[in-house]
Amino acid sequence: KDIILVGAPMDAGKRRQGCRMGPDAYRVAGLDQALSDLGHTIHDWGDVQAEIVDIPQHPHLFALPECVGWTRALSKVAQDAAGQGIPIFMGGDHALSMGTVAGMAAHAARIDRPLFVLWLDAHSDFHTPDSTGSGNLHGTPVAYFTGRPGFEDFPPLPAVIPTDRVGMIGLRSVDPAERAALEHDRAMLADMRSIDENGIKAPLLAFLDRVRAENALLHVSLDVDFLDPAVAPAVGTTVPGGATEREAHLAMELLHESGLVCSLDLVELNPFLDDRGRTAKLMVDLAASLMGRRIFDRPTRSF
Ligand code: DIR
Ligand code: MN
Ligand code: MN
Ligand code: MN
Repeated sequence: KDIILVGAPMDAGKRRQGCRMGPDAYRVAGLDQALSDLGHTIHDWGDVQAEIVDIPQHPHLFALPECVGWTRALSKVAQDAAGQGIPIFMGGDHALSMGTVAGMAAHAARIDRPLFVLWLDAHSDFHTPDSTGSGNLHGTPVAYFTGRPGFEDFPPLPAVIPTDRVGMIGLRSVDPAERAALEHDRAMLADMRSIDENGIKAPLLAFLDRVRAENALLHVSLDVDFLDPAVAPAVGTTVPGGATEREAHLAMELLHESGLVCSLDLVELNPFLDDRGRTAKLMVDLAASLMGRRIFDRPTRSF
């Protein structure tokens, strides 16, 4: 397959800085080599720059004009890249998904397929600009691309993603306003309790069945804080009790086997907080599992 690496050194989605170093951390950790070892052809398009947007700063929202500029730029790049291969967006903070999902939604609409989104994150990122307590827009991308109100400064969505095409796995930090909104919605929600009780395979396969049944494309958005901080410390918003390394690899291998994934975000890596590159390396290994790395083929007779 052709894989297009797109650097999105966005740091505007929250106050704590460092995610702008993410794209280079993935390059240093060998993302390109890991994927080409699997037989893919890799095209590194370098780093995207935000557009300059002439609107005033907002009293409560952090870096609103910059976030709008990133959304515009990334939506365009995503549409271009999606026509030529499988884009992997190397973040950058999670606000970048406003642009990448908007662009992938436009691509899907152009080829007349629905787009589903799998959100692997400790957080639901379902705040609107009106409900966010922190003012950090990295907590809002799902609300934006599902068409919730309050995003008038952002580009109009080429295609809204209905919430019943969104699946969230790994949830363990959901603010009250997000929880209230999600209760009225039809997103598939698998919190950590669900993973504790049923494993990660059950909710993921149930979601993938729905994607397949609709002949849809699937965008995967992987936030570093989906993972337990013990294995992935390089993120500004660690939440204890996250997915283990093995749960995450199993999810990636099942996603690969589904054949449904059209694009991937790797977000919230803050290399400034890493421990000798281990989080960057783990994210590279997870991306490799998603793109086909496996120990043995299945089914096997090895046990
Ligand atoms: C948090 C978002 N709920 C907020 N935190 C995130 O600031 O509104 N961290 N997304 O990764
Ligand atoms: Mn997130
Ligand atoms: Mn998160
Ligand atoms: Mn919050």
